[in-house]
Amino acid sequence: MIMLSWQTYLVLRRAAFTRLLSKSMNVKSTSVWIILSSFVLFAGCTNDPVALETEPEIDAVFDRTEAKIEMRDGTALFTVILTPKSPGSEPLPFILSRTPYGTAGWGGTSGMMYGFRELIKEGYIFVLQDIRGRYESEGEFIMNRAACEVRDDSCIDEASDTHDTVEWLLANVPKNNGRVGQLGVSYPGYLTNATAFGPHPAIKALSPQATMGDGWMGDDFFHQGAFRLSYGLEYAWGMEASSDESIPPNPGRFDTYDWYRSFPTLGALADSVGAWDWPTWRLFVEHPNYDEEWKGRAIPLRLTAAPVPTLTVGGWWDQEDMWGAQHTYAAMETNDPNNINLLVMGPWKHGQWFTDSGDSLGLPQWDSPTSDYYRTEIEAPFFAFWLKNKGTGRFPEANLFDSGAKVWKQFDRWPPVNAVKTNLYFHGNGKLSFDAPSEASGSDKYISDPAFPIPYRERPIEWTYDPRGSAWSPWMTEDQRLVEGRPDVLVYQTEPLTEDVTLAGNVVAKLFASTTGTDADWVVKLIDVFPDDMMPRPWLGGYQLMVTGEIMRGRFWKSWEEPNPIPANTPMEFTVDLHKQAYTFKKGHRMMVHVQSTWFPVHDRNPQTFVPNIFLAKAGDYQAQEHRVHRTAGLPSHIELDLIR
Ligand code: PG9
Repeated sequence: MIMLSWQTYLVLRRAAFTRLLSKSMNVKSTSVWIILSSFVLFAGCTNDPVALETEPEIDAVFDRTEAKIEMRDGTALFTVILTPKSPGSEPLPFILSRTPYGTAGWGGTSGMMYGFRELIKEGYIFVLQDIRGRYESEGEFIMNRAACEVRDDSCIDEASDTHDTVEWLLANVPKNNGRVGQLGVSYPGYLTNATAFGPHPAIKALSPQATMGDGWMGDDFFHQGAFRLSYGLEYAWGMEASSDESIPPNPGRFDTYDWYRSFPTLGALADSVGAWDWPTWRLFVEHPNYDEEWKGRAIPLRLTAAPVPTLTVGGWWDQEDMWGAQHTYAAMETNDPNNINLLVMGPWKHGQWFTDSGDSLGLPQWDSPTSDYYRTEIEAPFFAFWLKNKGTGRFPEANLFDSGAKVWKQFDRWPPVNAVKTNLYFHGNGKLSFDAPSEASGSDKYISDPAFPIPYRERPIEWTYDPRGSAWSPWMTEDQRLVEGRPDVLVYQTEPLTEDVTLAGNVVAKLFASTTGTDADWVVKLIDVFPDDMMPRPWLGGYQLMVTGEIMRGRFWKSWEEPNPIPANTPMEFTVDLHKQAYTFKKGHRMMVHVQSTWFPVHDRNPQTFVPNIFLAKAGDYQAQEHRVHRTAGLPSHIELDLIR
C-alpha cells in the first residue's frame, strides 16, 4: 500500500506524468490508467485541494469486505463493500458504482471513491463492482452490452446484473436501510444509465454522469456517422488488444497526427496494429452505418421515462461523451409527469466535476469552483433526499452553467419555452449576421485534401491517454485561432455585439454545400471571439472559444441507416446538429463560425469519393476535392439558434 501525499500528487499532476502517477499508485492495468488519466491529465490549472481518497484514508474510515456475488446464471461478480466504521445508530442506504476498469488496488477502490467526498461525509455504505468479464469478475465482457428485448428471468444484461446485486446486498449486508442509489462517471455512468431498463425496487435514485448514450450518433466511437479514429482505435487497443493489460497502446510516434497520417487507409492502419482481431474494431468495420447493432446499444433510443428519480450530469466540453447526457435527459423527459428527471450541465471536460474544483478548463476561467458547487449543492442533496429523506426534495429541473455569463442558471423546462428560433446567416467577405442574404449568387470554396488534414488540436497530438502526458482532455476549449487562416477553413464573423446574445437550447447548422467529389465531411464550429482587451487576463485577448462544434459525414445526407453518394457539383442541404447549449455571448464579443472538412485524427479522413464502406477504402479512393458553401437568398447557409430575448 502506498501513501501518496497531497504535495506529491500536485507535483505529479502539474507534471502530468500519468506513468509516474500510475506507478506510484500501483496501478497495474491499462484500463485503470485510461480512466485515471482521462480524469486527471491537465485536470485544471489551479492548485485547489481536491479530495484524494487514498487507500489508507479509506481504510481509516471504512471496513472493507469483498464478495463474489452470484448472478441469476451463476456468474459471480467481484464486489467491494465499504461500510463506515462509525455508522451511527440509523441503518444506512447504499451507494453503488459498477465499472469495467477494476475495483481492486488504489486505481480501483480509492480511484472510484475519488470525487465521493461529500457523499462519504453524509454517510453511506459504498459498493463497487467489476462488471462481467473484467478483472476479478467471471463471465464475458461485451463493450456497451445491449439491454434485453424482453425482461424475464433469462434476461442477462447490465440492468439484470445490477438487480441481482441489489437483491444480494439487501439480504447480506447488515444495517442497511433498504434503499440504493447508483452513480458513475463515464463507462460507470453508462452502466448507471442501463439500470433504468429494469431497476430493482430498492433503487431509489440514479445519476448517470458523462454517460455514453449512443456510440454511433454522438459519443465515443462515431459522431453523426464520422468515425472517431484516435479514440476508437486507442480505446479498443487498450481494452482488447492483449490479455496483458500492463502494456498500454503505443502508437510509436509522439505526434499521432504524423502517425495516423502515415497510413494511406484504415485497413493499412488495422494491419499494422493487428486491430482486425479486436471485437470492437470488428464492430466498427462490420457496422459502419446506423444499424440495429448500434441502435440496440443506444440507451436514449429505448427509454422514454425515468423509472426512478434520475439526475443526469454532463460537461458542455466533454471530449468523449458529450452527446449521452443531453440525449439521456431528453429521452426520459418524454414522459415525466412527476418531475423526477433532472439535468445538470457544467463547463467541464469528461468527468471533471469529480477531479478538480472546476474553476477553469484549459485557459478559459469561470470565476467560481463549479465542480465543488455541483457536488455540494446538487449531487449530495439529491441522494440525501431520495435515500435518507433529508431536505425539501425541491430540485430545479435543469441546473445549467452559462459559461459566457459565468453563472449557474435554473430552468423549469429545457430547452425553455420562451426560446425563439433565430437564424445566423453566412454572407460574403466572411460576414455573419441575423439578416438573411438577398443576393442571387454567392459562395465560398476550399480544397479539402485528405493528404493534408486539419489538426483538431495543437500539435504534437499525443496519444489519447499518453502516459507521458496528453492534452486530449481539455482540447475542446483550445483557442480556435489554431486553424484560422488555413485555406481549407471558412470563417464567418459578426461585428462586435452591441448587446448580450443569450443562447438557451438547440444549435443546428444548415449548410447548403456542394462538392466536386461524391462524399464529404462537414465540420461546423460556433465560436465566441473574446475582445482584444481581456485585462487582467491579457492572454485571453481575441481568444476563439468553441462554444459548440460537430461533424457530419455527408454520405448520410439522406439516411443514417444507408449511405448514399452525394451528387457531384450539386448544392445540397446538410444538417449538422451542434447539440444544445446555454451560453451568453457578451456585449463586445463577436460570434464566429468555422466550416471545414477534416478534423484529424480525432476523426478519420473521408475519401471524398463514395465507397460502400470507408473502413475498406483503397488508397486511390482518397482524393482532394473542391467544396463550396453557398450563401444566397435561395441557398442561405446558416446556424439556427434558440435565443432568449
Ligand atoms: N469514454 C469511455 C467510454 C464509455 C463508454 C463506452 C466506451 C468508452 C470512458 O471514459 O469510460
